[in-house]
Amino acid sequence: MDEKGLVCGLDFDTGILTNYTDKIERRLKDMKGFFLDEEGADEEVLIYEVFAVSAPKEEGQLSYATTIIYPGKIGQEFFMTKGHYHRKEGAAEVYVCLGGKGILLIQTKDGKVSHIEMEKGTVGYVPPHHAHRTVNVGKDNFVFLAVYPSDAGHDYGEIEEKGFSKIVVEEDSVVDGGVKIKDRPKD
Ligand code: M6P
Ligand code: ZN
Repeated sequence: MDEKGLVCGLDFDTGILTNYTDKIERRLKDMKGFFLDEEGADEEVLIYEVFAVSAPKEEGQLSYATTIIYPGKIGQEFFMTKGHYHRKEGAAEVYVCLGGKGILLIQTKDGKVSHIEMEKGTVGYVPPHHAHRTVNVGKDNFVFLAVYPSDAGHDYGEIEEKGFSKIVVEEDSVVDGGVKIKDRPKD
């Protein structure tokens, strides 16, 4: 970000934002309990990275971030983000896919899940009051840009406890690339 915070470069191939203000790396060990079957998986494996340009957390300000989700699976589940509701529940978000192949899961408070198939050029909208998670269902990095109110905040609690009502898994029996979105098994 330049000194006035007005401009930033985006590398469309890698998804890296020049002069990002925050970087998050999430390995399996940072996501304990988010995948259903972690047994035998390497807890150091890098699942995704986020490069964010964060404006002050004030009403009216926008922040944005790119996320790179690496290809892979933990058990049958494809690599994915933690997923969150916004702390400020009325805050929406826009996702723009820059590359790769992914699924954007969007869930209401009462657990109804819709999804958007994301590929380069797909723009997805997350309405207020909805949880959202992205999943890499391809063989390459899944890269997207997200724009959100700076004061939206992240609320991971409920997702950490209950997950989404749908999981995205690879199943050999499915014709279309083996990707299946199915009900999360009850514990
Ligand atoms: C997008 C935005 C970020 C978010 C990131 C990773 O870039 O929604 O706000 O942090 O995805 O998602 P999560 O925070 O759920 O791990
Ligand atoms: Zn969000």
